[in-house]
Amino acid sequence: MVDTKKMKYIRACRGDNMKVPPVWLMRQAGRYLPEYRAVREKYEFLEICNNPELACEVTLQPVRRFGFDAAILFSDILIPLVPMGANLAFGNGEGPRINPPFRSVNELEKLKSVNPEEDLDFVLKSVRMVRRELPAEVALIGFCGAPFTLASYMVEGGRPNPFANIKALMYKDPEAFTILIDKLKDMVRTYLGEMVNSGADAIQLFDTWAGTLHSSDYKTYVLPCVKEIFEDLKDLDVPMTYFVHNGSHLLYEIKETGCNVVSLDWRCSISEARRIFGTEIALQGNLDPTALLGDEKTIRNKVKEILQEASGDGGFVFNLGHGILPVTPVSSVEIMLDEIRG
Ligand code: 1CP
Repeated sequence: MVDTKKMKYIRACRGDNMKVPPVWLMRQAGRYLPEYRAVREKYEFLEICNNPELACEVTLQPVRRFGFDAAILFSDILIPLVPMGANLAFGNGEGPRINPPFRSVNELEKLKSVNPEEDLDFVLKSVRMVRRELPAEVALIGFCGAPFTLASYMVEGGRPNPFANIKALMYKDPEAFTILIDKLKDMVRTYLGEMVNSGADAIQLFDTWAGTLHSSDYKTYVLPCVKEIFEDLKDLDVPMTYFVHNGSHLLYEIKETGCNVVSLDWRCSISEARRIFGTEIALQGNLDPTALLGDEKTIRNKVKEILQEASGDGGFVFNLGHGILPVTPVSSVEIMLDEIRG
């Protein structure tokens, strides 16, 4: 039986401020690891996501190598869009593609509701396998994309740039926008709930693109549905983390979502965040991923600064302020960990 009270990561999410904080990295299973690249030489990205044995293996790789305090399930935020009806592909190096994109009420009404136990059984199987294999003191994080971020990919048909289509839909066609957000909200809460039922010890909601919104738009178009998701999942009693990339201007709104942990973008000041969130909400973050491309002295200094700023009251989990870059030297991660753990 897993006892979450013994997990440093869970204790920090619940409010403990430890001298040596727990640490994991967003995108910790990925191309900066030679053992991941070896698997990728044989299998496509989606093949790994769809195969529990492979997904389990790459989830465990960074935990084995670095002894991270948490594992995050290897999958992608776009995977649950497939059973909803999206035609998803990952071209080599060009990021995700959804073709055709979804832009009209007619197309959006056809989106199917998802039953994770049937449609995403391979993900839940991966969760169960990883939980079985992980050391008892290492937490397993299940995750999902938040509705606005997923909607951005669906409406843009891929990496949202410059957000013209999703924002046009939001401003011009509230009926279509609401259909899409509501369907995604239903998927997100059932999917995250099933991940927890299958063995995830905590969850993280990725709202990567909500940071492109003005705070008043965030309040109108995003906050209500994120709040509803966390409200619905509260009774599962697992830590719920919320990440908004480039979201320093949204901290007051993020405080209202009902999350237990805020994953801070690397531009955000930890002391400013602590002042706003108090000690009721734990903080996670927020080393600039490009700091790991620097020399040893720079890495150590930047890690020290974060540790100092985060010390005191209130839970703290060390992480990056966005995903680790594929060009990151493994030795930089080792230096970072040595500075944290001493
Ligand atoms: O090997 C490869 O070529 C695939 C690269 C890759 C990986 C390793 C993609 C494609 N997704 C992932 C895994 C992934 N994605 C995880 C797994 C666990 C881990 O963290 O180790 C997670 C949590 C994600 C989440 C994700 N995917 C987000 C949210 C977080 C963030 O980075 O902002 C987003 C926006 C995506 C979309 C996505 N998937 C993959 C890429 C290259 C992208 C980004 C494309 C873009 O810039 O829009």
